[in-house]
Amino acid sequence: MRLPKGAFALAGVAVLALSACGGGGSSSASPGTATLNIAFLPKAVNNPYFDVAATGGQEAATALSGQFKQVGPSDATGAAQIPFIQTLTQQNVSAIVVSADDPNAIAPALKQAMSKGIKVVGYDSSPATDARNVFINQADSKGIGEVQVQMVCDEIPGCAGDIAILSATSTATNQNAWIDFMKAALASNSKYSGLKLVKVAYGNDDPQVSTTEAQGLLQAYPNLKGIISPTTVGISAAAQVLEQTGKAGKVALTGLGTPNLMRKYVKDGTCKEFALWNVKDLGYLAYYTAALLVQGKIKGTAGEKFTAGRLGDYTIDTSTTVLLGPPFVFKADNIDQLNF
Ligand code: RAM
Repeated sequence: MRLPKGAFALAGVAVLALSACGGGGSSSASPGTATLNIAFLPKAVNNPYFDVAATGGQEAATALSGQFKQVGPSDATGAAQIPFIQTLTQQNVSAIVVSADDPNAIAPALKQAMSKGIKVVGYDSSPATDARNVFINQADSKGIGEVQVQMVCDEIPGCAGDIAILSATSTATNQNAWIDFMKAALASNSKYSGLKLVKVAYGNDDPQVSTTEAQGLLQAYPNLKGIISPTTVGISAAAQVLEQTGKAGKVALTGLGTPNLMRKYVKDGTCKEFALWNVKDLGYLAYYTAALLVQGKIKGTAGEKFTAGRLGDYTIDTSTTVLLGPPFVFKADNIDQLNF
């Protein structure tokens, strides 16, 4: 059986049955000769998640004989990303691949870059739609939101009680979209009628702030039955807090994490399951798409099809988004097969 795009070539990794468009015919775009000087601008450079994505960007750069660099702030804020966009614009890079800390705050700087002919590709967290050419979405946003509600329901006895969300920044495009889909699932699906969302807290994708916020949730809501943390930084901080406060196994924890940060907590039962996608492939696809834009092989319009090297064929959808593939659920029985 052929693996879905962006899948992990491993046995026992659950591929969620979520919509994954793309595929179909392709206008096979082989690499051209335009200079590929492509820069990645993550939410923050001290977040290991983005280092994994950068390995995929570097791999695509090598495959296409292009240049790759990664720059970015240590604070995950839109204000901190703006000077990096301005500097990359002055340097006249051929493309900026950006994960937006704040879709609107960075839009004017990105539009300025685009007006100079620089291609802008969003990955992970989209800038405002008119401030990028294409967005590479890691997985269907509705599916990412809903799987987290399903997991917390599965982990709370009787699927009933107070739950909280420990998110990243309050302005993050990706987390806010997922949280909206979580709220919709909680409100509309009768199987979740026993769950009550009492608070959305923001740890700002900062380990210390996430720790403080997780502690605050436990203090403010002594009957808390579960925490969903849709950020790799938040979920690992929350796991540590649950262990240190003796609440591991009593307050369910799930969300989005990396196997390496969560391995210990899955093995000791603090977090029985969490989800994520193939982060390296996200970086690969983002670089590859940026390269094809720079080379004029695609324009970034809805309906265009292209081939992204080893990942195969993709289609730009009506919201000028490209979907990487389905997310995966990590549990004790598969976590040792993954190393990132
Ligand atoms: C953090 C960041 C990133 C998000 C992952 C799941 O690393 O907030 O944007 O996609 O978590």
